[in-house]
Amino acid sequence: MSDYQNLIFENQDGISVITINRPKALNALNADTMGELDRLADTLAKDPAVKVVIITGAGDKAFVAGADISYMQPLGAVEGREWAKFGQAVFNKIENLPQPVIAAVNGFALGGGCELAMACDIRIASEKAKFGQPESTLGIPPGFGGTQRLARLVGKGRAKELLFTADMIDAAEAYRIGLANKVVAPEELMDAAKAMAQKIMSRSPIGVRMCKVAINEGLDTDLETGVAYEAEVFGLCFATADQKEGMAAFLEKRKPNFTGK
Ligand code: CO8
Repeated sequence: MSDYQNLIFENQDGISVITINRPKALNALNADTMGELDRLADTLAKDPAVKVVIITGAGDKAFVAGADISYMQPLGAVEGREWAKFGQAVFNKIENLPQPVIAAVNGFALGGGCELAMACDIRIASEKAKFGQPESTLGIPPGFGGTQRLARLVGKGRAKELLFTADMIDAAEAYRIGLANKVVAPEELMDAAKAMAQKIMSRSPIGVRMCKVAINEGLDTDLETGVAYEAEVFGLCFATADQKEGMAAFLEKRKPNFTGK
């Protein structure tokens, strides 16, 4: 039996697909589900067989319709703060997984669901996806990183508009403002996510990893610090077999055979 009650976890050919599986509550994130995500992120981080992670939601209606409102409603101030801190730690862990993480957004990505999608490196949306941060309708701001990640992804003005109005936007609008990387037909969503995963897996694992590290570590500093950091990870790659192989393959006009070493 699976260790996870609210997640389905499949690992095939280097691609791990995590499905948030509480379809009756539109995959809302309660404490158990967040605990399972936390545990699974730790496991994935240590698993060299996992090359790319895809996160999606069970059913055809929701990716994740938010943090579980019935769980949160009775919380006091200290518990609310702890809940936000815990959720932020889990999403930070997902954001900083060594593997690239793709959100396959199959339906509603609201509140904590939009925040989970934004903690992923890349968001592919089904035409049926809807994004939004409706927390201001509930008397709270986003608490799992939404105020920060949305503003970084789409800019301050658009983020404030989405947060203040609680408007839900469709996939086309999410794509237009840079929240979704691409939009595909619902039936093509998982294939599109897997095709992107396979393309990423064909690149140098070291190169990809260092791109992620440089962006995640560098972007929240000033430009000078960020580019200095980039030079460090760039230099580090010259001590790897991937760099020697990638450049040799180019010069020898052949396909590279990357080992991720
Ligand atoms: N929490 C708990 N249950 C939910 C949630 C949720 N976020 N979303 C949906 N459900 C449940 C519904 O209660 C309903 O249950 P039941 O069948 O037992 O009545 C079931 O899922 C199906 O939902 P609906 O009947 O409402 O389906 P509709 O198709 O009519 O509507 C919507 C779909 C528009 C997605 C609607 O369900 C909705 O508005 N959901 C809530 C969306 C929302 O407000 N999300 C944000 C939550 S707050 C949040 O995420 C904050 C994150 C940070 C927390 C930090 C805390 C400190």
